[in-house]
Amino acid sequence: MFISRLNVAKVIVVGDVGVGKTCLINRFCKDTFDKTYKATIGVDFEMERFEVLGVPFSLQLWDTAGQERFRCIASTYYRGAQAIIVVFDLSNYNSLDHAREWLEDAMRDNDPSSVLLFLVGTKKDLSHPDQLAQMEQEAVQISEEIRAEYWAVSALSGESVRDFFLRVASLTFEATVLSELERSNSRQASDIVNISNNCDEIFKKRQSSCCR
Ligand SMILES: Nc1nc2c(ncn2[C@@H]2O[C@H](COP(=O)(O)OP(=O)(O)O)[C@@H](O)[C@H]2O)c(=O)[nH]1
Ligand SMILES: [Mg+2]
Repeated sequence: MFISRLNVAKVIVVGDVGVGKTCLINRFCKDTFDKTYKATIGVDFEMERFEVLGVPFSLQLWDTAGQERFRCIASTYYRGAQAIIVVFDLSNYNSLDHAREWLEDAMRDNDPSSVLLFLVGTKKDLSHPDQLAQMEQEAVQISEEIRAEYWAVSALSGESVRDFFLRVASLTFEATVLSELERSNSRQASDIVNISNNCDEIFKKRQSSCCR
């Protein structure tokens, strides 16, 4: 059946060095948080496996380094992404200011009409409420301009991390099923069940699911 061809979605995670990309992925995939900073070298990826309505579905999460010197290497890994996650640090305005540049880089080798975009503010636990409100106002405005969904999370406390990735998984799954249906013309695309508001019931995260 067509679904067997759809079961891996490539998701790339970009943003300035130190904003918390690796910690965000580790919180979701391994449910851990390591305070000691270890720079990501080049590009790394984690695979997170789910079952959606009984169908195996995986997110391939590409963790990029963020340093200038890796930018040209990273661009070759951006190709063919179903989703782009632009990460910034809620306690660092510059990192939000750079979000558009990261998006442009990541979009260069992708089709804008078919890529899902997310703007994610990390380290919510560090922000003072006033500072947070100000950053979020700006972040929401940028997310509307770039047509990204905005999320605020904390890898340290785990706040919203799981909900966020389940949202990414459900939207990418839905988008791949719809585009495959349109391509195959086997059914009206509107016949497909809308799963994006019901992630927890529909998605089952498989046990010990991270691997390289
Ligand atoms: N307080 C806090 N610190 C964080 C959080 N996420 C990451 N960090 C810290 O930020 C630093 C950079 O994180 P890392 O994930 O390696 O950043 P990357 O370069 O974007 O991959 C590390 O020292 C982490 O401990 C968070 O949610 N809260
Ligand atoms: Mg990293």
